[in-house]
Amino acid sequence: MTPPTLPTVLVTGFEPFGGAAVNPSGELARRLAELGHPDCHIVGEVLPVSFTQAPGLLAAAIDAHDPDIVIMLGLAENRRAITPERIAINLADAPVADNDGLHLTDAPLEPHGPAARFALLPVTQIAHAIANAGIPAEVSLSAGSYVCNALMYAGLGIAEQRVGAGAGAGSSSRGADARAGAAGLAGPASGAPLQIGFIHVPATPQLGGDPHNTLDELERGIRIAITTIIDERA
Ligand code: PCA
Repeated sequence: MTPPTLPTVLVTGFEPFGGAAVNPSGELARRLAELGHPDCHIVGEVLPVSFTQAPGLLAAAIDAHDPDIVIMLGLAENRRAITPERIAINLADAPVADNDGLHLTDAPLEPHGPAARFALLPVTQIAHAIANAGIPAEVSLSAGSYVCNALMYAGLGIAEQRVGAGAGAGSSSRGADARAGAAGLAGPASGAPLQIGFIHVPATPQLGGDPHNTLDELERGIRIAITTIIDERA
C-alpha cells in the first residue's frame, strides 16, 4: 500500500479526437496510473475532448482524489517535443468542433475571468530535466485556444479558488479573481495549494509522428516531469 506521506498526483489525458484512433495523452494517463511511480501515488483520468464536459470532470476528479499535484496532458500533433505550457488564455477559438460537435470561435471561456492564467508548475525545470535525459522538450508559451487550453485555464482557476478558500480574510487578489472566474467548477476544497499545469505531448508514430516519439519515450518524459515537480517541492 502507498505510504501516506507520498504526494498524490492526478494525471489527466484526453480521448481521441479529430478522427484519430488514439490519443497518446489518454494512454499515458492510463499507463502511468497502472504502472505507478516510486515517488508518488498516481491517479489517472481520461477526459472527453469537450469544452463543456472536461472542466467539470477535472473538478470532480480533484474533489474525489484531493491531489497535491495535477498534470494535465494533451496531444499537440504538429509539435516535435514534450512541451510544458506556460500560459492558458481566456479564449476558445478553434478551427474545428470538439467531440460534442461544439464549434467555438472568438469566445471567452469565462466572461469575467482574467485574460490569462500562468502554470503553477516549474515549467522551465521540467523542460530542462526531460531534455537532459535526451528526450526533446521545451517550454511552450501558450496552450493554444482549443480544449486543452480550456482545461488548463479551468484547472488553474480551481487552484486559485482553493487558495482563496484556504486564505480566509487575507485572501489574495488572485483568489478573488478565481472566485469570479471559476465559479461553479469546483467545490470547496481543503485550501491546500495545488500544483497544476499542462503538458502537451507530440504525436506518436501511429499518428504520423516522429519515430522516436514512442509512447514509451513519452512515458519516460512524463515520469521525469513528475520527479522534477516533486523534487522542486522538497
Ligand atoms: N489535444 C487538443 C484537445 C485534446 C488533445 O489531446 C488540444 O491541444 O487542444
